[in-house]
Amino acid sequence: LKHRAKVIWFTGLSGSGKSTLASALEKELYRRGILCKLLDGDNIRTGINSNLGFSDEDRTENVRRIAEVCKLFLDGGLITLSAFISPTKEIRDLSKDIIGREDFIEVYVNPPLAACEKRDTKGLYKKARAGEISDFTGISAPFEPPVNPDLNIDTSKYSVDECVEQILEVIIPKITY
Ligand code: GGZ
Repeated sequence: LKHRAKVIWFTGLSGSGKSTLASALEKELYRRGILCKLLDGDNIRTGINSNLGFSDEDRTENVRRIAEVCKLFLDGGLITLSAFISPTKEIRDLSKDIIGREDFIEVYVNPPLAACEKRDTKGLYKKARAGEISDFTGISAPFEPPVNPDLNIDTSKYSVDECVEQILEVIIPKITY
């Protein structure tokens, strides 16, 4: 089986499960002998994008650089997993244009906001509600749902393994030939 490089672009709220799913998917792809690279806040916002915050302008620049990095990996033949909120249609359109629509697989990680807020692993929602963090996505900054994602996943209804199965079903035909 040969593999075709693609970008798998996860979008969704903070705490929706993007990084968790992307990293479980990365593991499963490795297990199948498929080389891939995961980009998320842990390796991007701490590094090349450490000078950026959460204003509209900074988010756009954050996502623009991420898309350019994805494009480089794509050109190098790697399946690239990207896990960032990427909150607006404009931001996602920009990254689609940079990467190329035919190589862009959009996965909308879409549990109810209440589920993300209930998890609140980092206590950020609590702070946002208390007004201690401004421009917080879903609370005081917009999230525009993708119109036609390749896949819509409600992580509040399925286990991580089940979600990975759903993603594989959609991507395997697109990444193999
Ligand atoms: C949203 C914020 C904010 C604000 C800090 N709004 O749950 P997390 O912690 O790990 O994921 C969130 C992450 C979002 O960064 P992204 O690079 O994915 O965002 S974007 O695509 O919009 O540029 C959250 C944390 O950073 N965080 N402040 N105000 N999320």
